[in-house]
Amino acid sequence: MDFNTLLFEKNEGIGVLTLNRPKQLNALNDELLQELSDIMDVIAADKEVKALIITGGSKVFAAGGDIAFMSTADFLSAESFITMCNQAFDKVAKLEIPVVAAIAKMALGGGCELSVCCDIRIASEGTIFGQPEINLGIIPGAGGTQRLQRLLGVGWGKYITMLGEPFDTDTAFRIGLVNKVVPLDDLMTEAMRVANALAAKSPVALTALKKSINYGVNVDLNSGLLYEQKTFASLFATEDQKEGMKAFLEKRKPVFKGC
Ligand code: CO8
Repeated sequence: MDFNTLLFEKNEGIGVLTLNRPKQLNALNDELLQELSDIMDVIAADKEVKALIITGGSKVFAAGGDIAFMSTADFLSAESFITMCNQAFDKVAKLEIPVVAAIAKMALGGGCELSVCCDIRIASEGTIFGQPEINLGIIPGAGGTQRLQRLLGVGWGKYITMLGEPFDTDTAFRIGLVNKVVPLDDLMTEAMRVANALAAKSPVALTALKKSINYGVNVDLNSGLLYEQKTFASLFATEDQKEGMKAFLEKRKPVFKGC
């Protein structure tokens, strides 16, 4: 499958997806969003890929939705654009394998929202984050009033989206938007280290863990706890649970098969 706005490669079980519109600072237009949606289907069906890294390369993660494209939109085309965006972003958020965002230099607007769809965010030093939509007379439309608020809480979520000011990696780390900050030269090495560590876990348990957390943040506590209990018990029907516990008792590393 050929893409104009994305690059995809696989390396020993780790997929690396790179946003590739460098002249527009990886601004997200309809073509990129359609390709993102398509590649997510391919990755979801590829059992060789155990973890995914999403990056924009070393110069920018993404400067947000394509303002040139959106500037001429009317109600119907804006609705179609944002629906397409959310279909693609939802596929990232719901991918069964773990997804790591490797963020360099800038993650603004839809770029920041895309990173929030990922499970883990690693940023290079000096990266600028922000949800500047309010300065364009719009609001975030790809999770900035929803996923971002669930991740950070509405205190910081409102501060970031209502002021629309850019903020640095120190703030991003302090408020829990990013998990780790590393020098730019180490960004992909660290993202690869984390992806490999995740890929070595039991895939069946990791998927169950991700689904339980994603379900729990959207429902009341009792429903979330019940889901967790059922999921916990269901893992005792897997070979990986037996192998994990047997390996512990035999004082060796487990060999997980994902079943
Ligand atoms: N859309 C389209 N083109 C862009 C965007 C963008 N968001 N950001 C940068 N570009 C283009 C510039 O127009 C410029 O093009 P050209 O060379 O043809 O003039 C090129 O990229 C380089 O940009 P700059 O010259 O401005 O580079 P600087 O380093 O001086 O500045 C900034 C970088 C600070 C990132 C600046 O470009 C900027 O402020 N960009 C806009 C950031 C922004 O407001 N983002 C939010 C957009 S709205 C949004 O994301 C919500 C969308 C809805 C949901 C998501 C859908 C996917």
